[in-house]
Amino acid sequence: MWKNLALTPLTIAIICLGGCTNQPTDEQLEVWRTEAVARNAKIVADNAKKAQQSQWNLVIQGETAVGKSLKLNWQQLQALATNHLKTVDPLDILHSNEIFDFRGVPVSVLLQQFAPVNDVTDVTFVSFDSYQTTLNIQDLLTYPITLAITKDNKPIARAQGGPLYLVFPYTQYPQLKQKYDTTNWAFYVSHIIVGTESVNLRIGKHQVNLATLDQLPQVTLEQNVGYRISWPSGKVKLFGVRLRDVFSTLKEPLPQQGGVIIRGKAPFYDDSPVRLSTKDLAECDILLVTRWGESRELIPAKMGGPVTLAFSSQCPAKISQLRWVTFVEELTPTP
Ligand SMILES: Nc1nc2c(c(=O)[nH]1)N[C@H]1C(S)=C(S)[C@@H](COP(=O)(O)O)O[C@H]1N2
Ligand SMILES: [Mo]
Repeated sequence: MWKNLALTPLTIAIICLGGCTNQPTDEQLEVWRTEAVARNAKIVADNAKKAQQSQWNLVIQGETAVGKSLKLNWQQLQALATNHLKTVDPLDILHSNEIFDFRGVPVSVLLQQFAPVNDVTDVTFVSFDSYQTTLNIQDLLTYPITLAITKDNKPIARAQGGPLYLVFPYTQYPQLKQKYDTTNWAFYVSHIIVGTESVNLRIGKHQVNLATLDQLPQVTLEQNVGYRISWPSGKVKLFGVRLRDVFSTLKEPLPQQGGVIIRGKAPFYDDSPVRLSTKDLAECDILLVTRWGESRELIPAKMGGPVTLAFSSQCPAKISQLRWVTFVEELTPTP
């Protein structure tokens, strides 16, 4: 029982009887406790909200008809999700031979409606957890590959890949299994990118495009990369600009005792952004990468582009082991 005893102001007051100096007053402790409780409650409520179907959005970006990003809310998705797809679910490992009735919106319907004219070959799906998978657009237009919102008439649980689960018509078109294996079945999809977006970073108060980044001193790295998916193994050439140069050029001061928060596209980064201190940025080369490989190609969405974060192999391990953010969207100075 003792280990469950919370340190309420009262117990602290008792522990301190006679001996404590410079201790916070009961009133101060009560204020802190109330603040901590409120903070916790907010985190719990925010997480519960995000996990709820009704709060889920699908963002469509890249070469869309409107030329910019558009967001479908749950009500709009619900209205679009009228198609049924009967297929096995290879990720439902306890029922991998069973055929399920998925209801959802075929990706082809979204493409025809929101990106009818484009000259892209790839469509990339990004998930809540920053997982990504890229499919050929012709395959998406040919087969009823579907973003499903129900499975056997029930909403898809988060643990089953919901609320929005990318499913393939394996049963009807077994040949698809050769090209798209279980790694392509994406759970909790939050973004579709048609082709690759152009560079548009929010850095403090600035919006920054590729031309601006190209005016900064260019740095080359040749090393192994720490991205989680779809980059080559072994040494790879990376070209980009130093974070510290970006901030000094934009005259966005980085607090001496603080640093910068970096967010990628996936909603996951709202809760878990990458934090770098101003000291980290001074210590070694931390880059916003815009090009890669022998021919300095722009970074396609298939690789998390147009902008990714990279740590020089000269950086101490505690820095370079941080997440190599893909689809970098926002850099915010923080105290
Ligand atoms: N959003 C999301 N979808 C995902 C993954 C993931 O990590 N996140 N893993 C993929 C991989 S590699 C496989 S094999 C299957 C099953 O992943 P699991 O074994 O982690 O459940 O889901 C695929 N879809
Ligand atoms: Mo996997």
